[in-house]
Amino acid sequence: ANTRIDDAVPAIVDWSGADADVRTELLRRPTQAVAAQTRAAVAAVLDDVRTRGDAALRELTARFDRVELADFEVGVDEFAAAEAAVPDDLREAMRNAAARIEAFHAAGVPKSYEVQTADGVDCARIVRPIPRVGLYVPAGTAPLPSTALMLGVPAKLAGCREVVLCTPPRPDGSADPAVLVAARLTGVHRVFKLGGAQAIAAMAFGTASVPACDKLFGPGNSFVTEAKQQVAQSGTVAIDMPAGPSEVLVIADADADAAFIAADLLSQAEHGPDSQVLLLADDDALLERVRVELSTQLTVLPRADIARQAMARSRLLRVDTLDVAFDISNRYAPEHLILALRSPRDWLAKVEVAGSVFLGDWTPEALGDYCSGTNHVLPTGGAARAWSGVSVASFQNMVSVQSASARGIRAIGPDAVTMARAEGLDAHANAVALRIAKAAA
Ligand code: HSO
Ligand code: ZN
Repeated sequence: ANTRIDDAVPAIVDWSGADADVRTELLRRPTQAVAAQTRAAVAAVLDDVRTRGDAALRELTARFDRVELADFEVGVDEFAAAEAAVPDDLREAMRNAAARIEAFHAAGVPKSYEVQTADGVDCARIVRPIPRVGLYVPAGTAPLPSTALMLGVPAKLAGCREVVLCTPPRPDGSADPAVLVAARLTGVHRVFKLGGAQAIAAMAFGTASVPACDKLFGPGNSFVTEAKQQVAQSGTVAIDMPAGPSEVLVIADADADAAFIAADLLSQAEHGPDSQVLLLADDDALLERVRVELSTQLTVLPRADIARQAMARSRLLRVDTLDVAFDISNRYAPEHLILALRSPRDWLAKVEVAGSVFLGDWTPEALGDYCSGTNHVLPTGGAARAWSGVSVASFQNMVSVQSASARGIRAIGPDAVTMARAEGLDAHANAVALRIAKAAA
């Protein structure tokens, strides 16, 4: 019998038959233009928090989160209640995940190094934690305790002096208990029940209760993302990366498992109506099987409504060869790239840009989302072209140090004098020449 295909499941498009304009359209992300209205609303919130501090936070929280909070900070009692409320299996899973995330990230901690660049001249790069960092953990339609682990673990490994976390309050004024347990697991120092642009403003500017942070991290809705963008432009605080709706691109061959692929596509689609999922395959039968699987699996998904909206703007592309699929992927620069191929590791060399890569049939994106050990805070919207996912380095500053002896300035000083004169900067030349003269004496 013919399975009826869900209307939200896109048709298969043949890439080789598409002209340049159609190809551009096929790879276009769902519109990410921030409405002027959003931009203005965010600017107003930032301004309000900057000028009125906690009083503004209280009003904005009442307005947007519908709860009156006397104190935003999560205290001992609420942490204890959260520990009691979180089921043992979840606590255990989060503890295991945190250990693997820590093992992976610890291996990649940037190291200090020193090089003698000339006789008597030593240059070093030393690594210092960014003193105060602010983590944002969204709640929205699905609270994401996994994000608290993904941000908290590298912050701890970097040794940041103060790690602050903001997460939106629930209508009863409490924070999501699993987020609190995850935050505690990673050693986050202070947690505040603040959401949206007002949370970003609080961490960027500081208020009487929330400390000002040097760098802000984490995903969020369009208001949070816009707020991060605006505070970064104001120049006082850095942000991890330009974040946007989540994406996955799957490259599959004829022998891939259609049910696995459909499940992977839907796991990204259920994040939000603006999520984008793409499947590139060199086999028609596989593509058809995936369409059937998508329809079947959609019928039982609790978040099918969200997934359907995302699926409707997604792509199923038939390519002539897998090489073409990799060209497309490198052009798209996906946040997540799944290689549902027979010898996936052999194809890895073809990957030029991607946030995180998943090799073979047994590596769903969901493993990386939660517990393989890699980070799930990744560049979206094509930013993977020049940005990387969150790592310990994201929480560190690199400071360079140089030291010359009298012998050293005699060795390299003349180069500086020559270059300073050429640039017409005589004070520079003098600072070096004075020392050369004295060192020679
Ligand atoms: N796929 C999301 C991360 C996530 N998934 C959190 C589940 N929980 C963006 O990379
Ligand atoms: Zn996910």
